Amino acid sequence: MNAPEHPIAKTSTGVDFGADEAAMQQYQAEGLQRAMTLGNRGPIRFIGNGVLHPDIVEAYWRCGFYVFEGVLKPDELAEIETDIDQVRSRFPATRGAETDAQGRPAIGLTNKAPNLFWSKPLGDPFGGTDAAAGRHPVKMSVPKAAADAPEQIVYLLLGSLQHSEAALRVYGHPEILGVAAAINGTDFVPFNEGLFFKEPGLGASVAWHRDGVTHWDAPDWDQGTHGFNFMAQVYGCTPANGVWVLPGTHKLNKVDIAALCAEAGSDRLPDAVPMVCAPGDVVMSNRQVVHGSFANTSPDWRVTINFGFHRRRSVLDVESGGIHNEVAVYDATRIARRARMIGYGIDARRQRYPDETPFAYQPHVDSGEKWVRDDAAPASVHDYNLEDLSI
Ligand SMILES: O=C(O)CCC(=O)C(=O)O
Repeated sequence: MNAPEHPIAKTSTGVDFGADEAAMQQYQAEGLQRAMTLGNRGPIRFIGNGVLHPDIVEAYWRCGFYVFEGVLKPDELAEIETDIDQVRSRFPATRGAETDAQGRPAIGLTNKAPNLFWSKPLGDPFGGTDAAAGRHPVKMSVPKAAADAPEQIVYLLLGSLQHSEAALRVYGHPEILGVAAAINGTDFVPFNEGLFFKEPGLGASVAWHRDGVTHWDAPDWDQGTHGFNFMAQVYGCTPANGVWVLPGTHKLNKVDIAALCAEAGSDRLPDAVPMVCAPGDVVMSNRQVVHGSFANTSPDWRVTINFGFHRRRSVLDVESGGIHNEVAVYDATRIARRARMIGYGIDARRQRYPDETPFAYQPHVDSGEKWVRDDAAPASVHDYNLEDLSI
């Protein structure tokens, strides 16, 4: 296993954790060491017939996350970077503005579905609040931002597949979808998609939390009930700007995050480890694992292309959690409609990478549905995330 070189970033952004800076540096160094002993990283490997290598399956279920190395190659990464820059250039010039910095209509302006999420620079918009079903019980450390920092920054864009063709092509990646089928079954279904922006010296924290809000009392609840997110790293990620995980907590039905922080005396949970990635690595992260990320005082960018998948049985005829959209019962028709994004992703990828063997999504093979990413497709997916499958 080759651990990538990721030196702990020195703070050259002019901002840091103040009195806690030394403790944070030490925490990051120790977390990095722990992360590299887990044995949960390497390339995607199948052993034939869509069966994921058993070592990967074992490590994923043991730790609650797995780092797939080198999935996105340099030519694709270059296209993604250009595309992401385009997306960012279309953010409203300031929060609430209808135009971007160049005077064009801002991204998200015509969307009804959740799209842009804003925060104070280095802030923690959810920690210690009742928002999102109160699943982020503890406020993270909020370093003091630079005097010239903007009032508000965008840290998340939801419904991202309608805004980024490059993200849509990643969504249709045959090996990534092969992993989804291996873990969640060949009839796996979408959850939601987003782009996380962790800008150097500005990026907000995401307070410690677990993602699922339904099923915790279900008799058949298990370590995979709430599915997982893929987190594709455009620029890589370090202990300073990456997501941290408390390995193994996806197996626990109850975890008291507030008590863990109280015991630690801070938001630096002693047994947590950072996801550490090179550009092009893709993490598979169980949604039940305790995870979060710190404010990014480091000089390094993180952009995560985030997209999740569920087992079909976790959502079929289930009443949703109501976090990402209206509470609803997810019937087969709705699931099929939402899964058209998988079809569009596969077709967008087929058109751009004709030499690759496209992924065959079993429900579309069975139903005979064909989703073609043609000129009419973008309009038909406007606000598609009103139908995210959120549990
Ligand atoms: O990217 C991050 O900082 C947080 C991601 C996260 O919490 C999630 O995907 O559930």
